[in-house]
Amino acid sequence: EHPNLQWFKDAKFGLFIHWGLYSKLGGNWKDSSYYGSGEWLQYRAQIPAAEYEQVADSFNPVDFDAAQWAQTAKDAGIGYMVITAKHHEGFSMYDSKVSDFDIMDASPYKKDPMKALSAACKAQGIPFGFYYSQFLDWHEPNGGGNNWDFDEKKKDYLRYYREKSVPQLKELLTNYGPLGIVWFDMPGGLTKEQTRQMIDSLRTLQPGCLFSSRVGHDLGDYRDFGDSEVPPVPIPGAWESIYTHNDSWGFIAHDMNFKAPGEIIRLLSNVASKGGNLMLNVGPDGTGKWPAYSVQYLLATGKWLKQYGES
Ligand code: JFZ
Repeated sequence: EHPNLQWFKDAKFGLFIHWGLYSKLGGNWKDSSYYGSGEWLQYRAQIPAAEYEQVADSFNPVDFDAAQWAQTAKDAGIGYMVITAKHHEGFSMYDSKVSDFDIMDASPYKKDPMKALSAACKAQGIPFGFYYSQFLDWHEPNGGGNNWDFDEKKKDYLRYYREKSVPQLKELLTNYGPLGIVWFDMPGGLTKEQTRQMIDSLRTLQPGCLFSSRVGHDLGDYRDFGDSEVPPVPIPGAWESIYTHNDSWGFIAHDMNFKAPGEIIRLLSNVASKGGNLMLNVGPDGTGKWPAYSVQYLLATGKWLKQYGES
């Protein structure tokens, strides 16, 4: 068992944030509208990587306010935060020297929002972590998943891990202070032994950081249940259920199906009663604003927790 699991077991309520180029698209591409999983838009519309790249040209989240995000999280009663540093689209939402397809080099914003957010969470005492898609990368010829631009048979996954995934994970584990979690997702392309080697090389950078179960081959530090799944009976050990506030992880402009505060509280108590954490996702838009209902309902949840919840 990982020696630093106690804070996670005690946290109960986490905040997941999916934020990337897909947030600007909001589920719309050309004349079509898509519902659910906004972060999968490039895949669903089979958008060529070269064309998708151009979305970055006008990605400029000028309304992003790290202090306000952290304050809202704090007021909502959140115990940890995990945000997408790079999702399957392959775009790095932080200043990466490993790739030019990042917010610093490919977008007009010219600042590193992850630097600001990690600092703001630290100031609020909120453990902070990164989601990182370690295998699926639709932008790269050797990354997993994109078979509309690149021939799967010609892919060299190990090269992708060696040249982008692992170096970027090292950047994240080096440049943003102590991380609570690296939230891996959708493993692939590595044997158990290779996964173990990758984990060992990352561990040396931050031995205290927890790795999510989707690092693969049962090598994670705690258990994640499938999306929107709560076990029927109490489960020992450290685990997490993940839900999203409406029906998508990434921002969808036409999704208004937000869970009301009462639903969030029932969900939270259901998960907590079985010994786990609930990590609830919000999807900010391309300007850096959270959906108004997410702010409103999370603050109402926090107010209730303050009044009636056990700390
Ligand atoms: C993955 C991503 O593909 C998705 O975009 C989102 O980030 C989500 C949190 O994680 O999707 C999954 C991965 C695993 C399961 C379900 C959805 N699962 O194990 O049930």
